Amino acid sequence: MNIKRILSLLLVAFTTGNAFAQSSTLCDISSDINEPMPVFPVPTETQLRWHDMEFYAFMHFGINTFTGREWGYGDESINTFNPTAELNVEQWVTEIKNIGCKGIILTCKHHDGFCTWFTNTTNHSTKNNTTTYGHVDIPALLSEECAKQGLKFGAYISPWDRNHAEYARAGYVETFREQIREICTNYGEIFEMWFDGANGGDGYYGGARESRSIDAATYYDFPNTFKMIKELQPDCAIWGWDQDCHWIGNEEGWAGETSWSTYNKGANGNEYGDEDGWRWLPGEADAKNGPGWFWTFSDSQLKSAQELFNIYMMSVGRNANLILNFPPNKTGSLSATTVTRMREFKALLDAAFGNDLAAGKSATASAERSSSVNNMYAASNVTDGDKETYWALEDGETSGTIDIDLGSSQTVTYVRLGEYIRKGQRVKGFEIYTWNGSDWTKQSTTEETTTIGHKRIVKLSSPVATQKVRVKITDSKVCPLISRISIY
Ligand code: FUL
Repeated sequence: MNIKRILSLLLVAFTTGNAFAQSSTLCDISSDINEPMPVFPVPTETQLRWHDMEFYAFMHFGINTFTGREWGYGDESINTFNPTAELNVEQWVTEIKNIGCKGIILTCKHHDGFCTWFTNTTNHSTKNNTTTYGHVDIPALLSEECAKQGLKFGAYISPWDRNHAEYARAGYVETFREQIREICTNYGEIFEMWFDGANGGDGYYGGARESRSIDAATYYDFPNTFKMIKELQPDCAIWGWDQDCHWIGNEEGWAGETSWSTYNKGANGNEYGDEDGWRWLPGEADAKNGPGWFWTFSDSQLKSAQELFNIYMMSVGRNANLILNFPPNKTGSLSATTVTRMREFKALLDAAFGNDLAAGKSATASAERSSSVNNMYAASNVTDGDKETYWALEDGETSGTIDIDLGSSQTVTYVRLGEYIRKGQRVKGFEIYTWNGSDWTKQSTTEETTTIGHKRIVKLSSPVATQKVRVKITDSKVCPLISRISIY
């Protein structure tokens, strides 16, 4: 903030004696004296960037791909990892990017303890693999390809290690932390790290072949590890463990129709969030494209494109991020049928959301918050394509309408909404209306219309031909701030 700006804000605060202005001076760069106050809790900058990631891929690939087991015991020989051809990471990234994913999270180590990078922490890694195509540092290959194609890279490193002799003892905790340090240091920017909740039980453990249990809350010394991650990767979001986002609570890829980014619960998942949650901890929905996380199944078991589309609607469409798994097979590629499904899924997304009928169209509202600067809270902000601008009502006003004129009659099926979440999640209820030439008709939707948050997509029960669409905010914690309305 430059000196002129600080002086002008101080002047505003001084002349008005206004608490809002004083608060603006401290926490915001807007110079409007009527700027809406945040409703707490609010997201961090890391969480805001994470919300914008919206949709990314999971890739489970490792020893299990070759044994057909979902959870390796930890006694697999290093050369069990034996791709029949060179890893086709270019294909992985190309196809994943094509469906609109903004990043990929790779299982660098699963519960079997096999590291798919050239680690110095254990011999149990691809570094010591002597097969034709298995001596590969997969995070290196994948992170480079992601950077080349403009995707973000993330890492899954299982805390539970069924191979390591020292697991459940002090010695392993340092090894595990060192593994994380290697990943955070040698592979460029990491946008998200996943530390799975499956912990302890039977395993190989260096030959002991026994059951070992730990207290996950204390054993890993996560507070110090998370501190290290934030030092090495300041923008990295940490999944779970009450850090930057929470597990949605199921592995079927659905969030609640009512979905708050505010949260009270502990490490266990929750599809709905908590309306009065004391911290910002948004949901991430994980889902598979077939029955297993690893390629332990066959093409005939892959989910249909429509099933993938439904998952997208129930997660991204309900204020959650979606991490959708696409496992490569033993050849080191995504199977031809996997790719076909992905492209069919993309065609469904394009058919539904390829053309925003509201983009740049005129919007008028029942009321607009006053501002000292250029109609800062105008209705037109919802169709300007800028997520940093928003329509707002005055303090104390928790309901109102905003109408979009599409210019000519169009067939409307979906309405997409977004709140300006930098100042908290507010809306508790809304309704959709269409104009029939003389009256507004309330439309029924396929699901309840309560929360909005970062992104909400609702489908009309049946498509309607109309020139104008009205969004009515019926209830909100405090005055609503709407940054986006799209109509498809
Ligand atoms: C689970 C793991 O146990 C699965 O194998 C998989 O990695 C999934 C994403 O998380 O808890």
